[in-house]
Formats: sequence, structure tokens, C-alpha cells
Amino acid sequence: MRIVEASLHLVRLPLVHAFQTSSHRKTHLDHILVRLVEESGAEGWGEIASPSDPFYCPETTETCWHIAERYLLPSVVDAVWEHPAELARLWRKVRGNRFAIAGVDAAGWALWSEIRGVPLAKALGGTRSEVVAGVSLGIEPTYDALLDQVRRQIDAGYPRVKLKIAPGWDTEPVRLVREAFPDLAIHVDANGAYGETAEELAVLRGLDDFGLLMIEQPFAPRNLVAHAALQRGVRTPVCLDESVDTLDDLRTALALGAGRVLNIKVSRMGGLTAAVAAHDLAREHGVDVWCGGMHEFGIGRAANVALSSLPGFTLPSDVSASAKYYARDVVQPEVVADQGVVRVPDGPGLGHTVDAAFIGENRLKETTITA
Ligand code: OSB
Ligand code: MG
Repeated sequence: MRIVEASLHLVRLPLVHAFQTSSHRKTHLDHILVRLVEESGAEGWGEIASPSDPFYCPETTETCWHIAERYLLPSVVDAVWEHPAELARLWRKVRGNRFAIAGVDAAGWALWSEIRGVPLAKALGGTRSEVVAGVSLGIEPTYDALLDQVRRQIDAGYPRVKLKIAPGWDTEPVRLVREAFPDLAIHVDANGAYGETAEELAVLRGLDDFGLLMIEQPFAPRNLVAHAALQRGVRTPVCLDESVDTLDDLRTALALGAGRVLNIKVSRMGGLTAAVAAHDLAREHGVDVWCGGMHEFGIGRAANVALSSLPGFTLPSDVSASAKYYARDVVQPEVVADQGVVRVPDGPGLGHTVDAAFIGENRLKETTITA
């Protein structure tokens, strides 16, 4: 297989509901769509879903553009390969920059499964025909607004909600949501906002009383030791997100007992090849996994759904329907959820058609490299 053309498309879409985490607030997102064209004319799309600011991870939309344009696309164009897992050798010298790499890797997987005529999910080793989706809710201006959002998502059929927490927005909103919805599967995500002061540790330990599904990334990404100590002191599973960028990080986390759950993000791990490897390793060690999201447009979302069909994804994934995020998505059909369940497409490749005209209408810039 030989790629004869590669292009980047920076696309802006407005969010239907502004999203706030412990570190930033977003009303629209700029993602870079990657298109790879093989010599037969077949195409594969991937998505670089980096946030625009370096608050979740060190990368930004601009650094991703730079790395993809300068290093990744030139290495991929004209390269001869048989399987997408081989693509990693093309950028083995590039350190970090996993969001940028993830978009190119996923485009390679989409292209390969399209050409082979197999669904991306099957190509990855997926076994489920449908996956369970949860929703991730941001920090809201008021508790009433949060309760309203939770009610909306329960009414839409989602069986699990994740609440963003931060110091000052933790015990009280969690208590109110638990009181209003005694049987709901609730999970919290701090995006590393807590330190290890006695007060902060008391708040985190206190969350143990609310019957939460998990406490995601309470401490800073590199502070695996603090996660291990908290996990020893609470019944609620601790989940790692920002702490695990590589398989080596995962091995360290497993050795330390730094969490009983792993959020696998295609972007954070640097693509589907690495995400599958993380799934396999976590599963061997009895760590439950689920697929996290970065508010992906339909291309990245379809890859997340395919990944979530692997057998170790036993917890609901952040693969909510396109409509939770965007008035219109870049793929047809859009990703839909029925009572919180997303069907895994059985057509070749991504299983969705990429809407090139809509991408063109919302594109801020593009660049193309040919063989
Ligand atoms: O920590 O999972 C996170 C969005 C931006 C940055 C970090 C995170 C998130 C989400 C969104 O929680 C999940 C989704 O795509 O619905
Ligand atoms: Mg998270």
C-alpha cells in the first residue's frame, strides 16, 4: 500500500453547549482532519482532536499542525506499508506529540480497513455490535443548571454521567446529583486539579460516600504516587487519564497500583495501535477500561466507537451522539445513540461517509502534500 497524497484540514465547529473543566471553558472547537489517499484513489480520514490551549496536554492545535505538516505527512507520503501498525516506524524518532500522531495513525487504520472491506472495529479486534455511551458534563454556572443538564441526559437515555469537579465544585454538586438521582451511575473527573493538602485529600476521600463509579485523575499527571496512595485509602476505583500517555506509563501505573480503571483515549495514547496495546495490557492486569473522548467530530468519534467494541471496554465510554456536541457533524450518518447505546457500524472502514462539502464550508485552512 502506498499513500500518494496527504492533507490537513483545520475545521471549526460550534458546540451546542459550552463546556467548562477545571482548567478551561470552550464554546467552539478547532480540530485538524487528516486525509490520506492511496494510489488506488481510496481515502482514509483521521482526526487530531487537540485542545487549542496546552491545559489538558502539552500540545495545542498549532503545535499539532506544525508537527503533522513538518514531520508526519512527509514521512507518510510515498511510504510503502502493509498494515497500519507498521506506520509507527515512520515517526519513531518523534517524541511526544501524540495527539498529532493519533490523527495520522487513525487515518491509516481507516484507509486500510476501507481498502480491505472490513469494519474498522473488526480490524482492531472488536467483538461487540453495540457499545454503551456515557456523557461528560462540564462545570456549570449554578447547581440548578448542573441538575438540569443531568436530567436532560438521563431523559435522552444515557445510563452514566461523568461530572467535572474542581476544588470548590466537588462535594456539594456531587451530593446534590446523588440525592436527586439515587440509582444513577455517577463518575467524577478532576483533570488533575487537586493537590495533596490535608483539606484536598479529605474532600477526595469524602467522595467515597457517594457510591461513585470512579474518581478520574484527581492529581497532576506525573503524580502516580499520589494516585496509588489515594487508591489504597478509598473503595471507589481511581481512574487514570492524563497520567497514562504511553504503554510505559501504564506499566508504571500498574506496578504502583495507581488506579483500578484506565481511561483510554485514542488521542492521548497516540493512535489506535497504541490504544489497542493499552487495552490488551490493562486487561491482562484486571484493570477495567473505557474510551474517553476529546469532544471529537464524527471522524474521531467513529474511531472511538470502533475502539470501544473491544472486549476489555467494560465500562460506558464517552462516545455520546454527535448531537450532544454539534448541530451538524462532519460525517453522514452522524453518530447516534439510542437509550445510550451506539451501534458499531458493519460497513467497511469508518462506516460513515465524510461530508467533504461541509468540511470545506467550515475550514479555516488546509495544506496538501503529494508524492
Ligand atoms: O478529561 O476526559 C477529559 C474534554 C476535554 C478535555 C478533557 C476531557 C474532556 C472530556 C470530554 O471529558 C469527553 C467527551 O468527549 O464527551
Ligand atoms: Mg478525563
